[in-house]
Amino acid sequence: MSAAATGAAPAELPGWRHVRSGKVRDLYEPASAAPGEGDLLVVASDRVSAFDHVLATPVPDKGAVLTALSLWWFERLADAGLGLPDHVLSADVGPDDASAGVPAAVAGRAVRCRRLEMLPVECVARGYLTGSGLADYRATGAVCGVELPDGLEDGSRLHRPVFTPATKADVGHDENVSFAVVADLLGPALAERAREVTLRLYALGEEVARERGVLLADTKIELGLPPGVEAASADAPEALVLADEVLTPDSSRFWDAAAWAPGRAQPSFDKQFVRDWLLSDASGWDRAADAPPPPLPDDVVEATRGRYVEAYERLTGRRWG
Ligand code: Q0Z
Repeated sequence: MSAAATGAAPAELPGWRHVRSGKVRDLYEPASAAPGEGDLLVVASDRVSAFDHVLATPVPDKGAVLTALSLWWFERLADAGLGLPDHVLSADVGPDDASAGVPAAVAGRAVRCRRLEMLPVECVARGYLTGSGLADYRATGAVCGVELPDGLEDGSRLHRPVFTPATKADVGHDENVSFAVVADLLGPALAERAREVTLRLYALGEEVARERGVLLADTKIELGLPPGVEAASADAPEALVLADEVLTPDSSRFWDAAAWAPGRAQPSFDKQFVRDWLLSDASGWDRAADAPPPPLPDDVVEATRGRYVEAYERLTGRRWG
């Protein structure tokens, strides 16, 4: 069985050196380059996470569907006049020598990217209140220092979207921070530009999704600078580049507009079958003991695959496969 199929270690790719893995994605650099040099290969696996665990059972086609969706958004965003270039070099399959394209073993799930100096901030925009934003609001009445009106509930639409940056944590969850903290880290001009592009990208994604009956509750983007451009320099704001994946169900919360009802947790567009099954008696999962979640039954896997495909088809207006 392949690594992707076991959810275990990432694949060995000829011509590429593994750099790091997240819960669901794997990052590589050319084996021919010195460590820390050369282009990058972002590979989306079929792994799924739920309740902070990577599940033992992959969802077939998930990596390919999310890669296709991200590439579709990159094109939409390039046409939208945000003035925000992206890191994509190619998603085309090339010879297995890292000289061009993507290795055949990960065709459809990998994007070759230019290497950037990533900002030490997760750029998040929220148009609806849930998750850590809701927790902060309940504790303080504000999210990332932005005061919100009284009376909001889980799933409430915000009167206007807010920039809710977070600093990256090596272990555990990212920490929500105020704009002032971002300005200290990046300098005020770059921080302003990061906020502006994040909110404009959210607005575009939210509008496209809403037209398709999908709510975009929030989204997280990763921004970087070309090597050599200092964050503090005057040209840094114009040099910002959109990296990583964009507006996928792994970087965003999508909700079915038809099911939206503030005052309770909203069903996840993609993962609700997984969550419901894991929390059901049928799974036998002892979540409280932090046991590893049990393997998913075939019907839950197939239903979840269908939700990723449906998200792709609704958002893009294209048929999958
Ligand atoms: C993205 C990540 C992944 C684990 C580094 N163009 C870029 N330049 C520099 N760094 C990155 C990128 Cl995309 C970069 N990540 C996040 C991706 C697996 C973590 F595939 N880390």
